Amino acid sequence: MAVLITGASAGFGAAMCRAFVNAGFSVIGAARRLEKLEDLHHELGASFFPLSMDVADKRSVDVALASLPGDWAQIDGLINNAGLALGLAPAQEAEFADWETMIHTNILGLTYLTRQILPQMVARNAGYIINLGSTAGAWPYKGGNVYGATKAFVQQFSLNLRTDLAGTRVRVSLIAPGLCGETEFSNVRFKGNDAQAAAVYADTVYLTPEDIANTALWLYQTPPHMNVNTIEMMPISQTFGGLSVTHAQD
Ligand code: 8X3
Repeated sequence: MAVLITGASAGFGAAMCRAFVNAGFSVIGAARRLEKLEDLHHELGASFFPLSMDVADKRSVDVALASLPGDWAQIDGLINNAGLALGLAPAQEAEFADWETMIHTNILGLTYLTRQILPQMVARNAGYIINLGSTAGAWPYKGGNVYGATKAFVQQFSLNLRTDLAGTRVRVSLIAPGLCGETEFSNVRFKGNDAQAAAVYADTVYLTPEDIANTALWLYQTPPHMNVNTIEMMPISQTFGGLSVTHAQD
């Protein structure tokens, strides 16, 4: 009996591994960077199982899941957290390879895990899938193009899963966070340009990975008859831009 968390090597994923283990759950932390998972294993002990996996590679997902030993193979909770944003250029200038990477990880990766693990949950008539979306999936912003669209997929896929799971006790929730600091998110988006990444969070208030982890843990511990469909969360510094009209245009 375990909760499998993808993207476990850093950020939201590592924070969720800590929160769930500290709350008494057994956690499988999946990520590409095994050395980071080994550090978490050292920190969290026997309730943590490090699983090397590239979610964007279906074969890697299948091989990793098939390798789970004994009780670790029963996955009661799946937290699809792995995902990334690459670039903030307008669509007409964006690197197409960045779009492909985001689609592979944020969309295909999430579906590989879900399709593999869902049948065992349905067979036991118990289980919980928590998907990490983003405010970018619902609210457009400049340069958000494919990143936001991948998160819109995560949002609608989560809702559609619920309709397919009607009549079962398998639960599905979407957490859609806005601005969140203290992760690698912006360093990845800006490809290692730390100054550009830091500027996103300068002089503002942001959510932290612990905020997301505590939200996921709260969801997981809600009564089994209750399904929270969507949680959208922002720091108090963030709100909506509203519609805009461009003047002085031909
Ligand atoms: C992360 C939120 O606003 O940086 O998904 O895209 S945002």
